[in-house]
Amino acid sequence: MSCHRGALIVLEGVDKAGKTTQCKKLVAALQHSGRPAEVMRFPDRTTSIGLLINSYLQKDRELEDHAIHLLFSANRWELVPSMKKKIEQGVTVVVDRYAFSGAAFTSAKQGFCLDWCKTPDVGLPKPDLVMFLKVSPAEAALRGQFGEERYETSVFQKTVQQRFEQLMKDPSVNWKVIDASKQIQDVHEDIIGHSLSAITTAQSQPIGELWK
Ligand code: ADP
Ligand code: FDM
Repeated sequence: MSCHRGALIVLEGVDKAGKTTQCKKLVAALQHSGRPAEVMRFPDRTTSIGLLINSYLQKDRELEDHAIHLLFSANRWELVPSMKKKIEQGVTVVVDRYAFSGAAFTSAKQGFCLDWCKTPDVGLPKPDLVMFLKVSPAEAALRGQFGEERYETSVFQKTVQQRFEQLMKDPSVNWKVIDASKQIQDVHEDIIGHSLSAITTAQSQPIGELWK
C-alpha cells in the first residue's frame, strides 16, 4: 500500500463542457502511469438518496427547492467515508461535479443566495484541485441538444455559469480554469499537467475542510 495519500481532484463546468469525458481520460491516464485512481460522480444516483434525486432530475417527482438542495448535499456527505478511505489508501479520487455544482445550480433559482447554498457542504473534504471546464454556451450547443432533464435550458445554464464565476473568486479553493473548447486530447493534456502537480503537493498535506 502507498504511504502517501491520494489527491481529491474535481471537475466542474456547465452541461456538455466535457466533464465526464475528461474524468474518464484522467483516471485512465493516471492508472496507466501506475498511480491508483478512481472516478466518483455527484449526484451518485445509486444510493437511496441518489434515487430520489434521480426521480427529481427526471421530473418524475416534485421536491421543494430547499429540500432537494439538502438532498444533493446529503448525497455527498453519505459518500465521504468511502471517499476519505480511498484517499487515505493512496488513491487519487477524480470527481465529476461536487459542492460547487450544488451551490451554483440552487443559487441560480429565484430567492436563493450563494452563502445559504454553500452552508450544508461546509466541512466536506476539500479538493486539492478544482478544474472549471470553460466553454461558451454556443460551443456547448454544438455538442448536442439539451435532454429532457430538469435544469437543461440555456437560460438556466447561463445563470449557473455566472454563479460559478462568483464561486471562482474564492481564493481558499485551488481553482484552475481550463479552456474546454479545445480538442479533447489538448484539454486532457492541460488537465493532466495540473493534476500531476496537485497529486505531488497533496502527498505532504492533510486533507482540508471545504469553505471552513
Ligand atoms: P459533460 O459531462 O460536461 O456534460 P460530456 O463529457 O458528456 O460533457 O461531453 C458532452 C458531449 O461533448 C459528448 O458527446 C462528448 O463526446 C463531446 N465532447 C466532450 N469534449 C469535447 C471537446 N473538447 N470537443 C468536442 N466535443 C467534445
Ligand atoms: N446538480 C448537481 C445540482 O443541482 N446540485 C448538485 O449538488 C449536483 C451535484 O444535477 F443538472 C445538477 C446539475 C445537473 C444535474 O447532471 C446532474 P449530471 O448529468 O448527472 O452531471
